[in-house]
Amino acid sequence: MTYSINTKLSDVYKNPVGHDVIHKLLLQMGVSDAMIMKIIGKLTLKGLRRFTKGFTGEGFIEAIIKLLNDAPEAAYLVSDESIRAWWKEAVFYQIYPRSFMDGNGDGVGDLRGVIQKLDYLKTLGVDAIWLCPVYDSPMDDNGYDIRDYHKIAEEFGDMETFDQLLFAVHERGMRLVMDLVVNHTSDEHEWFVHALQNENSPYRDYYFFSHMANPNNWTSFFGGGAWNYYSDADIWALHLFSKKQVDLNWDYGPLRQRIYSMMRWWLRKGVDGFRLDVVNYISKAPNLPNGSEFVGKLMGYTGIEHYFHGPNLHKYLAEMRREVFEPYNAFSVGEAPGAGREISKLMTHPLRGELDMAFCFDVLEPPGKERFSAYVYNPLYLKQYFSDWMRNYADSCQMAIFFNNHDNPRMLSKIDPEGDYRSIVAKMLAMLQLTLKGTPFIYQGDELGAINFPFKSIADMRDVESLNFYRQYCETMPSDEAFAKVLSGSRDHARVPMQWNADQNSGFTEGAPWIVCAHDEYNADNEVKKEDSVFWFYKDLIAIRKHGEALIYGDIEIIKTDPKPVFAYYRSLGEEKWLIVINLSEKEQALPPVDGFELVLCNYGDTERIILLPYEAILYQKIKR
Ligand code: ISL
Ligand code: CA
Repeated sequence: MTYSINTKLSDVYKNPVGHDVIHKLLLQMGVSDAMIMKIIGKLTLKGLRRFTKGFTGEGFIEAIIKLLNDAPEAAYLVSDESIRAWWKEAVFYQIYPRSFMDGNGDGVGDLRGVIQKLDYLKTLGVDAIWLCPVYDSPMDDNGYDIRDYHKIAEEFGDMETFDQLLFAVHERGMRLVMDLVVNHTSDEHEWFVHALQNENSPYRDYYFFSHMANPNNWTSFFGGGAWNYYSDADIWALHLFSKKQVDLNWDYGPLRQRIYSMMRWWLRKGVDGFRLDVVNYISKAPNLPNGSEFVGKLMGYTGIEHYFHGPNLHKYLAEMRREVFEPYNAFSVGEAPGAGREISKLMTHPLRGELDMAFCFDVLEPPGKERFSAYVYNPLYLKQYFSDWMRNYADSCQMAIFFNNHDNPRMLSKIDPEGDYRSIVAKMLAMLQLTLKGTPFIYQGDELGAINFPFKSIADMRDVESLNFYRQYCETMPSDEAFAKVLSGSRDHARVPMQWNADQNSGFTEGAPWIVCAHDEYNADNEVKKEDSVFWFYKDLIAIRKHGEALIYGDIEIIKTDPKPVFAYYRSLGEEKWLIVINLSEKEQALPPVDGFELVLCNYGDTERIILLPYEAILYQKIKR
């Protein structure tokens, strides 16, 4: 189908990219698409423009039409869901090495520290580790600015220690997945340095350079414009993230080959796969056209429609699979900010041969909310969100299930900011994460019930994003307000050190920690000892999940429940059947019928009752006759 100004919105919505764009825009506005599409489905794009001219402005509709025409047909492909794969069965654990464990007392977490804690992870039941970047880097963005892909950052250790880590992980029957940033490099990477030094350098084609000042209106995710000027070379370069993270030009074939051979180098070393940073951003629209001001205002970033699903994205992902993953049987999960359910399906459908899994972020904020606004997260949204993905994604693809990572405040604090139900809500999230259909990704500290850190001042924050935003907010508001806004969304909440014990600096370091450290009674020492801890709840759930196959490969059937705040579903495979009942509200709710099932695990202990307590989460198993 060819899309034009005369295409109806209902047809736009049927296109995978059209679906995700409409969904995202409405989500951002705080409304649900199901209802709206009934009303406006017949409207054409021309009509939409007429109605919304006042605020959608220049270029918006044109950009949408371009996206639609570039998009592959929807991935309504049937696939054999029962295909077994280790990464469908595995429980992943994300390590942010800087904040995990310091092995040499310099205050910064490192590889030696990770090695020391592998047995802890094994005890929990972890199968695979996602290790955030440990490559050589000037650490402008804590390692997401890679200077040398073949070297380990000194503060994390060296290649020998890395090899020991890899060996120790494998020795314990676990797997290691490397975080890898290929959308950009550090401005200190030799490719960029060479490119700047010599205008005839072949490396000029590796990046996006321009002799024009600010060749487009794109903005950076970390504040300000997306172009930086290099006076010595009298040239501008594109950076979607910090100034020190310059975007690579994936349309240049030799660059892609360099990246692939570097990836194969790591696979030959024996790593089990990659988590690919912002991988959906690698293909940019030709000639980098201006972004729509409307989208810029709505999303907070101008230009994003020209690279969140670029014209060659699927081509490059498929090429990467052929050239890198397939020959080594390697696992891949792509981080895909801005992608929704359908784009995610295009990237991960088994019959399309691109990635194994993708991280999409619509779960992190409920409709109408954004990371830097102060709000309390209503977990009822989780029912809507997961019901949709379970019905329309998990039937053909493998969903990555997570609530936290190193880029967001803690979900536990968003739902329960006062901490009234700390361990209850932590366990409720664990229940969802380990019983929904998909692969769970636990972020360090989740298993301890980690919460946000009550930062007192900007001087205690370290993240380049927080610091840039603070400076930017201060231009238009008093500094205490600016700080409050940064505090709501700061990534540093998730980056304060792991809580190992009650010692000074919580057992994280014997030196001075690189960032403030909590003294939390919810630490590993306490939690491992206490039978009803969050830790043990995770551990039990992980063990139960592994025991059979139904919680991994089984069908999911969502039960229609009244009252609405109760989320209930069956997971079943053959004779094995589970029933999960979760109260997503702080109010007591009626328990739906559970005849024929027996209680296995509950976040309030294991006594049977007829009402559901606040945030109660229960796992039942079908009684065998
Ligand atoms: O706001 C965003 C997009 O809508 C950001 O959250 C963005 O998606 C996210 O920051 C991308 O994250 C990854 O790439 C960054 C790095 O700082 C993050 O730590 C990493 O997870 C740049 O490499
Ligand atoms: Ca250290």
